[in-house]
Amino acid sequence: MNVKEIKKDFPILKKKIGANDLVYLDNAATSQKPVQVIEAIKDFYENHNANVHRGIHTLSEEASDMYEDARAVVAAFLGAAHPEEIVFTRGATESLNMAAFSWGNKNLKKGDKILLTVFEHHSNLVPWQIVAKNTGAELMYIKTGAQGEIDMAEYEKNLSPEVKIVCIAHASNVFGTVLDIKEMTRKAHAVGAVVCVDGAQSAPHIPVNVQSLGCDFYAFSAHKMLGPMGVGVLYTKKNLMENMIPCQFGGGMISEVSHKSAEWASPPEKFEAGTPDVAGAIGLSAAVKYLEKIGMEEVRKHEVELNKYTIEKLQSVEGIKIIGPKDPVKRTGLVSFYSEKVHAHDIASVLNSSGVAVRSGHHCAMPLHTELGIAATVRASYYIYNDHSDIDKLVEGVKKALKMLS
Ligand code: 7TS
Repeated sequence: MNVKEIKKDFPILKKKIGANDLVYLDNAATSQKPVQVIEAIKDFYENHNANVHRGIHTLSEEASDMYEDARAVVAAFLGAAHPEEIVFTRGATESLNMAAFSWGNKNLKKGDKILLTVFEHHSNLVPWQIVAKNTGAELMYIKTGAQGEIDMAEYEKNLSPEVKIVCIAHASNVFGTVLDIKEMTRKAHAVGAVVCVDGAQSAPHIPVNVQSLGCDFYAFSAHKMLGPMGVGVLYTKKNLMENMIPCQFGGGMISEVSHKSAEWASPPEKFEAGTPDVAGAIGLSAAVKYLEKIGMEEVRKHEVELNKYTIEKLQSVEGIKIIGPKDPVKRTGLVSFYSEKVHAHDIASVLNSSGVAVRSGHHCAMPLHTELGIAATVRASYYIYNDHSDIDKLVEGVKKALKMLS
């Protein structure tokens, strides 16, 4: 992978932070956008803008074709069996809310169990808490080992016929842990549970094939994978879609409406009420094409190498503790760490003064940080435009922060 060439596609990476070059290591929060994506969005608004699925004029047909083409591109990227299994949403959060409310409210009842890991992002936790309250179902948590790993025996202990859905991140946004979704899905299906995968931290970084994984739902955001903000995807296996109630109602999602009632359109329209973010879907499609040109295997290999380098370097910094798997292959492209003497926000602030952007805090996984007894961690997260020199600057900045503040 030619990082130098790739970097040229990202205008923002030329930015200076004070006197320093920007070193962007906050990709788990959002990625930067290449000109190819920016241009695709611009092209839509300059040359094709119209509402979709409602006009018979040329522009509306062009916009509709481009929107449906984006759906097909995403379906192929995920290895979905049918484009109709792809619902465009506002992002992973809305996708997970949709799975929870459209499937959960219809299919869960008192006595049922919802099984999650302790490291779920609030977006794959809070919607299920609400659905549990609505339906009387109970939440249960799979604990992790010391390095943020899921022990299959521990997982199996939690599976029973009462478990109706397993809600798990493909990759943790704090530990980085990559779960064996295929095996976990196989075991969940064996007790009759469906599996909802939060792919926010995996779709951008790891080759994904939903048919091979076997999962029933898979959610992600475009903005973490070179695409625009405000658009995301919920993949749902076709056979589940009929047995789900929409959670938003209005134009675009109906087949018949009378004064008293309405009939729903077929999926995916059933779940896409109102005018969608057409330019967003087109931007996502451009992002997918950009990633496919590099190859997701290459993206993954690159990030494993960056993980390896970061772990080696940070391990040699006295006072820094890394959380999550020590094996770089077992994590997605991110490394979280902390110091017992210097607060994570202070480390991040010193890093920022050298132009290095990282995230610090609880990363929207408060229950996990409470369980670990760590208030906050610093997280460096990578993408295709990062290289070893970025990590050298990170490590230099961390050393500087510890020297100044401990
Ligand atoms: N799930 C996971 C695992 C995430 O990491 C995030 C965002 C979401 C869901 C929600 O995605 P959204 O696009 O709908 O907001 N995670 C982070 C993060 O780690 N730092 O900022 C956002």
